[in-house]
Amino acid sequence: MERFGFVGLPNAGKSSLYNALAGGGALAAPYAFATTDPNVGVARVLDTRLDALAEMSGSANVVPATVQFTDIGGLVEGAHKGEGLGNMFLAGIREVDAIVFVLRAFDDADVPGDPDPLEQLRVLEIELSLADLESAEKHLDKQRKAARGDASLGATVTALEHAGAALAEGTPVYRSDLTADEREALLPFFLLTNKPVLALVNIGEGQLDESAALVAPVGEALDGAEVLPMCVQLEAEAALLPADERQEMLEGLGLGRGALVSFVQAAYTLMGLRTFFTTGEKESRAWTFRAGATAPECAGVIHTDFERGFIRAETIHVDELLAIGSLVAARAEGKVRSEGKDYQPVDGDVMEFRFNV
Ligand SMILES: Nc1nc2c(ncn2[C@@H]2O[C@H](COP(=O)(O)OP(=O)(O)O)[C@@H](O)[C@H]2O)c(=O)[nH]1
Ligand SMILES: [Mg+2]
Repeated sequence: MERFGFVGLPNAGKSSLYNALAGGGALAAPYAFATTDPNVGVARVLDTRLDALAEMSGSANVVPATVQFTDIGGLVEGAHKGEGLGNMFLAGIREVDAIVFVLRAFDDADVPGDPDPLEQLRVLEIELSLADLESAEKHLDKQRKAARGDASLGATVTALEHAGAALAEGTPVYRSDLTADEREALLPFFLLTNKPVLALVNIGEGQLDESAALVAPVGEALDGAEVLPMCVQLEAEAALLPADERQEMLEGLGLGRGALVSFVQAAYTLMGLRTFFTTGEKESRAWTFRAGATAPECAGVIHTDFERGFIRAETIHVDELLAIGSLVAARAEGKVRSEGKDYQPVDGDVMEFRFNV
């Protein structure tokens, strides 16, 4: 299962965010697997489309998609040299599929630390880039030697050189000018900054009105990466309430369904994850696939037999299906397409697989 990890300076609100997700009745998923790491949680990806499908089909069971999240712990200046828990911390980042920077904007005299999101981002990026620079140089050395006997490694060497030049200037790979091909060539080296990033600006209760202004410069510094404002403390308090009271509190604050829900959705999408649905009386379910997967690969998410014996996928987009109101009516109108093995499903496809094993 894909995992995103919280990275930030001490007292930015990472553990509070973890607790808000892990303790939230709406978002925390029951453990469907055994994990030995107490810092790994599972969050449901709430999706109103799934609820609507379940209602349409009168489903007895509703199963949302899930993702893992982890609190990697505090990074301090010098982590790349092993300061603090530096090495453990960097190892923690290597294991995640996407990085969520938790940047503090809230001011609280009782909580040490600087509420300057841009300065925190600067420190974090330097530490990660320096750690990457060291591994890029190490790998470059080896790859250059290997390339003498194997011309096919030329592109890898070029990518490492290019990454090294960016990192030496303090530019993380995720906002460098490396091409998509170069970034792919670097995947075997597990660089920290060759992962997708998202930032969360932890704002104080009194800053709800200024959230757009607090977020904008961070988005710019991250070269267009998604940045979300969240009052982690309020969300954590709301997460502990029963569903109806939670909704009342969040709506009373003008926070709608709350920022946690959109945050989990953003992290899910950032990791390249997409959803297809199955729906019926027994169950409506959201399944996760990687953007670009084919219909048989999606079928394989449900069962390997479905992939092996794939014949076709009866497909209709959830928006169209919900507008029509039932699968029976959609079929009668000829709106359910029969897709073959080359079809690449899009987010929101409702599918029924025909297979033969
Ligand atoms: N005033 C205020 N305090 C917060 C907020 N978020 C977290 N804190 C407090 O800041 C301290 C550090 O938070 P924590 O989640 O442990 O930070 P971490 O070091 O990044 O894990 C705790 O005392 C939290 O209660 C917030 O939005 N507003
Ligand atoms: Mg903590």
